[in-house]
Amino acid sequence: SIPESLRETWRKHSAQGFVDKDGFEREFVQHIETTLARSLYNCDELAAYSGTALAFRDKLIIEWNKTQQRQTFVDQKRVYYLSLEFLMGRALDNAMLNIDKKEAARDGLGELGFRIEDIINQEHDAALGNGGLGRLAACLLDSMATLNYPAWGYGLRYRYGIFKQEIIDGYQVEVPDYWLDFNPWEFPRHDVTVDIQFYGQSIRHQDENGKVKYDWVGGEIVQAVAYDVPIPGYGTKTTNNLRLWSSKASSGEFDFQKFNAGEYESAVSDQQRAEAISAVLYPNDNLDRGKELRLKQQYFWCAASLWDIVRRFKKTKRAWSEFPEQVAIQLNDTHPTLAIVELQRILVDQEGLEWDEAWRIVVGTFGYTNHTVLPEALEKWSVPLMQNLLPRHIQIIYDINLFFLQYVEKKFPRDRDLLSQVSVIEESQPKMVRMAYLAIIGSHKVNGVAELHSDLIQTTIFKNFVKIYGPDKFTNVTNGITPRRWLHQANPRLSDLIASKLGGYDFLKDLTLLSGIERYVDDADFCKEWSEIKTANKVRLARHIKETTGYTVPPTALFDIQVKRIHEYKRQQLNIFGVIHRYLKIKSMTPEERKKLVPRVLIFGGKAAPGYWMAKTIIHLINSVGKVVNNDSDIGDLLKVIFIEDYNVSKAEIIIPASDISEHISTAGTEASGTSNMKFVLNGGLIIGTLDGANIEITREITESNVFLFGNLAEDVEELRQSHRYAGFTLDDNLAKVFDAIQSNTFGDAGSFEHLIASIADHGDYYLVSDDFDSYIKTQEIVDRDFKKRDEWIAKSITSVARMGFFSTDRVIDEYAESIWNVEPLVVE
Ligand code: GPU
Repeated sequence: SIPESLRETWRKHSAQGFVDKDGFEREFVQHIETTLARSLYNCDELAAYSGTALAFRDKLIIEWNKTQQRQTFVDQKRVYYLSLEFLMGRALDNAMLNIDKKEAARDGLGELGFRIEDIINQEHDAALGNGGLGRLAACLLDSMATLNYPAWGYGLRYRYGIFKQEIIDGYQVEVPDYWLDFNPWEFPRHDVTVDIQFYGQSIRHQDENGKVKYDWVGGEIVQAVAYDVPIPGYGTKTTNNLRLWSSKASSGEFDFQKFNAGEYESAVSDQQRAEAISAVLYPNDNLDRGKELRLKQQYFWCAASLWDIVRRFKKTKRAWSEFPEQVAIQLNDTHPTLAIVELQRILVDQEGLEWDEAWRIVVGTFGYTNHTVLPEALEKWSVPLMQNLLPRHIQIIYDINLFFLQYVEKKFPRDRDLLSQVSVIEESQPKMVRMAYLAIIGSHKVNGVAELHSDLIQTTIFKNFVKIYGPDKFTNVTNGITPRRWLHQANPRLSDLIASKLGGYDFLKDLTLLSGIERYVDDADFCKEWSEIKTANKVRLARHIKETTGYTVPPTALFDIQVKRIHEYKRQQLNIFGVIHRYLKIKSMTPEERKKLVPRVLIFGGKAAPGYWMAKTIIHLINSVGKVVNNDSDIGDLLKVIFIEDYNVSKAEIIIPASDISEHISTAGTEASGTSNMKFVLNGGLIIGTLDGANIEITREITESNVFLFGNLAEDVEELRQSHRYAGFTLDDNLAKVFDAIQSNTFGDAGSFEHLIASIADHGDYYLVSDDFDSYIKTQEIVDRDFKKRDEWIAKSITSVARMGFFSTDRVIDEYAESIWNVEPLVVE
């Protein structure tokens, strides 16, 4: 660093960033003219976005620097959140809010010839995630910064995020999402690089003192390069860091020797092989596919992150025993479980610690969050695959397992069944490493993400581990959402109305303050404004639907929305069968009967994993039904069915505030938590749902009279499945009629939907669509009835919002900090 005597010059010129409208304009024009080499003659909206983003980026990075210096100086315990997915969405509006300079930018852009909303809309989403798990990681980062926790995220810098979805002739088509053309929010750190090893062999030898050591030799080297993304907190100077790793050929690998020897092509192909590691996000949600490249991604990212974390710790010259007092690492599902093995390897093989001491440090450091009980999503890696790719790690995994099984044997002598049930190694053909078991053994706390889910993991998939370790190792932290993005940014008018009654925006930092609006449920003016805001949000969505699908939908109709990944367990098929039932019913009605109906617009959105045929069939059915219903002049505006393509974070910000009702209708016991349920209620939409995930806790908070619940309970699901198998299976009458309509080609060629119907009618109806159908359509009738009582509906909406305080990720982060991480906030002056 620079000697003290010269620092005055530095301080005199230290960057400040703009402070007001004039300053913003100056920075904007400067960036347009120099950084972007443009001028007032060729500054289109995209360039204006770039100029605006660069001006805000300067502000962010100044605060980022201060935060990092402060955190290094104080050196208290830090949190590291390891996630393969960060579904960040757009950053500019959030930066404007958190820097508290949106008005300066609005006025400045106005004077320069632009509308701020148009500029914000130019930004490409950062879509490095699939769905709820990745978006949760983004909300948690927002809250960690807002609450001033010294916390870093670690992830992968995919060149291609989740694919862009197009709907062509009713089918999903995937288009690559190359999003890095212009990304002002990342800072490449070409000085922060580390070589990561793959393949090769583990060689056993003895050192000069006769101690057995292992050397990992040979194989390939790939270089990890850090890219940093600043994460600003709201109403604080704290700006944390998200570090994303990018892969490239290590300088040794893209070899000038090869190059000079004329092997240009093979030199280039090495380069491409290395770059493939961080090239693309795997597009599966709640599914494990066991591909080698995915395992490479996982190790590459864990090893780079651990190197970085350990390096930072070693600079402080503390004793290794202090590591867990300085470092908390949270594993977002099992994807980063190799970090446990890697830390043990670093401590034992590289730092020379004894196994037991190293293992105490490892377990004290890690916490593991489970996000699913679905068997197809529980990660397993084949032993031969790991043996080949990570020869030393597989040895360490076997040793971890050996010591664990010895511990179990001591506690439960001669219980062979128990040993084989809890072994990290599944004795299958080939043998498999059970990653969740490894994550549990290597962590001091394991949590689920909603009460029902945390109970379920303790009584089903992990029950043996509760028996072995006792219940204290397991806990619940119910998910939440950030109110900054999901209330204030997505629904500014609602946020402003609430602020006008609560005397300011403190509720964005303490969401429980929302309870203060409940006393306005009888205030006619307030209710009227509330209702007008909902209508305005519906008009905005109707405009988007018109622009993107060509369909006109009436904003006075009931907007009924289901947006989330397409999955059989989430049961979009139940919804669309319900829509068909409604369509058939309307068709059979007299004009008099039709007059009493509440017009409905069904809005669907969500991506199917490219290899998930049943999910793709569901998308096709929704679009086929839409085509028939929307063009049926006999139906008119009574029913519309819309599929919004390419559902993502920025679309969610338009869609969610426009709902009258939204659907959270998973088979009970399958949706770990769900988080869009929280977003919809916070925006004044009511929900129809099963007693699953966080629906249960939302109901407890806002009370049962404000939720439309239906369907079988989680505790009865297994028995129902059994009864399908052995007692025979009769289809619900109304569902049978829906199937008849499909099978008589009402919605195009019935052959397309044959397997979807067969999975229910002939193959056991695993997701209980038929069992829940009657309860579902009856509850939808209650929704129709209640929607007509406009005043009561608005009162329900207001009351629900007022009671949503619990579901902020601020509360979630405080719970993790207190019960898992043991970290304190650190305020940056
Ligand atoms: N979740 Br596992 C995903 O979005 N993707 C996954 O691969 C796995 C879980 C979701 C859960 O399905 C959802 O219920 C939960 O709210 C979310 O994680 C965050 O915990």
